[in-house]
Amino acid sequence: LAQKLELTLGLVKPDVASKPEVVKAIREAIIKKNFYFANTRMLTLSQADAESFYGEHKGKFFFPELIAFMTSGPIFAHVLARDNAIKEWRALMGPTKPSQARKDAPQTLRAQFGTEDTFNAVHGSDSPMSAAREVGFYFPDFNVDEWFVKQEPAFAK
Ligand code: DGI
Repeated sequence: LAQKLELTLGLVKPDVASKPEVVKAIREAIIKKNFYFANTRMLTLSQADAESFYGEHKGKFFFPELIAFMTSGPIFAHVLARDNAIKEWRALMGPTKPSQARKDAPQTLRAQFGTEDTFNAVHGSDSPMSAAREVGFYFPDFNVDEWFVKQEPAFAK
């Protein structure tokens, strides 16, 4: 039975986006898990962009470090597509803290490629609402409805 595709926003963060062999390993892990790339760009976040993207964490103790980290170099932003993409991408990323990921989920990207706490290699949307917001944040010209009509005429509304 055909599964309806879902989109999620995946980021490759500055700690690993500057390492070509890690970028390649993450891309291969994504493909191996049957995602495909609906859209991709490379960019460097400004201070204002990073603060807006992570607005829900404003005021938390790790916020300044998180913003300094996320603006420290180029990142890759991907729109990832597959069935159950939001949950499956978070499962592939693993727990937020790499040290915990290494204990509980050693095969995950954060376990393999994250360093510590804030420096956790990848980001993924955590709900359909955040996926819609985050895809729009990085890809303001990406028309999701149009994409679905083209990709999945059978499911188009
Ligand atoms: O959705 P996640 O990225 O897994 O986690 P989140 O939305 O709760 O937090 C966003 C980012 O903020 C996370 O990827 C890393 C950082 N962060 C979250 N909790 C902590 C943290 N950084 C530190 N140093 N300590 C934390 O407890």
